Amino acid sequence: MGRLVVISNRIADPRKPASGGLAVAVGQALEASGGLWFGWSGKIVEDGTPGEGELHLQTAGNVQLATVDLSREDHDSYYLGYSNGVLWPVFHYRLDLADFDAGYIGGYRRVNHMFARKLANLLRPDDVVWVHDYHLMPLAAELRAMGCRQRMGFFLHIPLPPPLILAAVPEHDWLMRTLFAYDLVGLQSEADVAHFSRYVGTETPADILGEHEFRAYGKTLQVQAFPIGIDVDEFQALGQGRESQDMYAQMKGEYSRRRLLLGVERLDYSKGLPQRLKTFRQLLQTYPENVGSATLIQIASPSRESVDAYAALRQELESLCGAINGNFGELDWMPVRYIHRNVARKRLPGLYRAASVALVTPLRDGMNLVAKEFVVAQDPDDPGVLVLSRFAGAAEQLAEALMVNPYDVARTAETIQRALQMPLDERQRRHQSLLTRVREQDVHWWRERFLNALANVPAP
Ligand code: GDG
Repeated sequence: MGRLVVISNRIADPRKPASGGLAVAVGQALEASGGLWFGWSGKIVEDGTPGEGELHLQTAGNVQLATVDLSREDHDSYYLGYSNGVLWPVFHYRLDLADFDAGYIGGYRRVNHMFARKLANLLRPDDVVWVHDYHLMPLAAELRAMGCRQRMGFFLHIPLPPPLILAAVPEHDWLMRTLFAYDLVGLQSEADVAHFSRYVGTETPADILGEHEFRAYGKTLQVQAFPIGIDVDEFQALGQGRESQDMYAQMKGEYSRRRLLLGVERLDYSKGLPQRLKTFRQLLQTYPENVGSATLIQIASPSRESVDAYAALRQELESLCGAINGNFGELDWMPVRYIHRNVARKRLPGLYRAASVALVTPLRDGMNLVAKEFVVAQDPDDPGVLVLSRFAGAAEQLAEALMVNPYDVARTAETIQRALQMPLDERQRRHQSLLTRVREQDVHWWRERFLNALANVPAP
C-alpha cells in the first residue's frame, strides 16, 4: 500500500501525546508510511481573500504536515456556518438549532475546493487518501474533478441521521451524491449504516448491491460501520503517570465520605447536559440518602463559543447548577462542581478512577470516547459503573453498561441510584466484559479495519 494521506479540518503533531484523539489514531500509520497530514492551520486571516489561503509545509519526524490558512469570510461560512451551524446540529437530530443561512454553503464549497486544489499538487499516484468528518464531505468529489484517481476513503465521526432529518439540509442531495466520489465510506455504528442505506434507497437513483455496497452516478461505493476506539495502552500508561496518580489521591482524599459522579465533555448541546443536571436533581429529591453525599463533578470544556447555540447552553447550565447548589447545598457540601475549563489530559484517568459512576448521557453521539476512557481507567478490583445513553454510538458495543434514555429524567435517576448501589461482584463482572471489548476494539483495530477495507475495495 502506498503513502497514507490524512485530511481533517484540524491537524496535530502526532508525536505530541497531549494531542490525543485523531493524532493518536492515525499518527502511527502516518509515521509508518511516511505519510502526509493535511488540514486547516487554525489561523484566520482577517482581511484574507475568500477561497485563498497560504499553504504551510512542515515535517514532524517521518510525517509531512501541510496546513492552509482561512480568510475570515471562509472561516465564518465554512467552519462556523455550514459545518457547525448546519451539519453538526442536523446530524445530531437538532433541526431546531440549525441555521440554514443560504450564504454558508458557498463558503463550504469554496474551502473544500481550495483544499482540493492545494492537496492535488501534493498527491502521488499511489497515495491512499483518508478524509475525516463532516467539514470535508465533498473533498473527494473536488479531487476527482481535478483528475485524482487515488483510492479515497471517508470516515464520518458524527452520526448520520435518518433520511427525513437529513432531507432538511437544503443541499442534502448534492452532499450525499459527493460521497459517491469515495471508494469507501466509514460510519460509527450499524444504525448509521442503516440510515445511509435507507437514504440511498429513497432519495437517490442508486442500486443497493448488498448490505454494504451501493452503485450510483457511475460509481460503486462501500459503506460500513467502523466503531472508533481509544488507545488503551496509551491511556493506561497515562493513568500510571504522576499527574493522574496525584489527581486520584486528591479526589479520594477529598471525597472519602462521599460518592463521586462524573461527567466529562466539551460543552455541546449533543451531550445532554441540562437533562443530566435535572436527573441529578431528581436523584437528590427521590433518594434523599444522597443529599450530603453524592457529588457530581461536571467538566464541560469550552467549545465553539462563537456559535450562538453554545452561549445559550452555557447560560442554561450555569443557572441549573446555581439552582441545584442553592437548593440542596450545605456549608460543607456542594452537590454540583461545574467546571467550564479544560482539564489536562494527563490528569483525566485519575479523575475517572476516583468516580463511582460515570454519566455518559448524550442525546446523540457518533461514538463517545469518554465512555471507553472511563472503562479503561477503572480499578478492576473495585470498578465504577458506566451509565450510558442508548443514543451514543458506543451503546452498540458497550452493552454491559447501564443503558438509559437521557430524556427520561425519572428513570435515569433510578438507574443512577442502581449504579450507586451495585454490588461489587456485579460491578466487576460488567467492567471485565466492557474492558475486554474496549481493549479488543481499540483505535488500532479501528484504523486497521478501515485501511484494510479501503485497500481491498475492488479497483474501478
Ligand atoms: C467526536 C464525536 C466521537 C473532553 N473534555 C476534556 C477532554 N475531553 C476529551 C475526552 C475525549 C474527547 O475529548 C471527547 O471525545 P468524544 O468522543 O467523547 O466526543 P467529541 O469531542 O464530540 O468527538 C464523537 C469522536 O469524535 C471520535 O470519533 O466519538 O461521537 O462527537 O478523549 O477525554 N480532554 C481534556 N480535557 C478536557 O476537559 N484533556
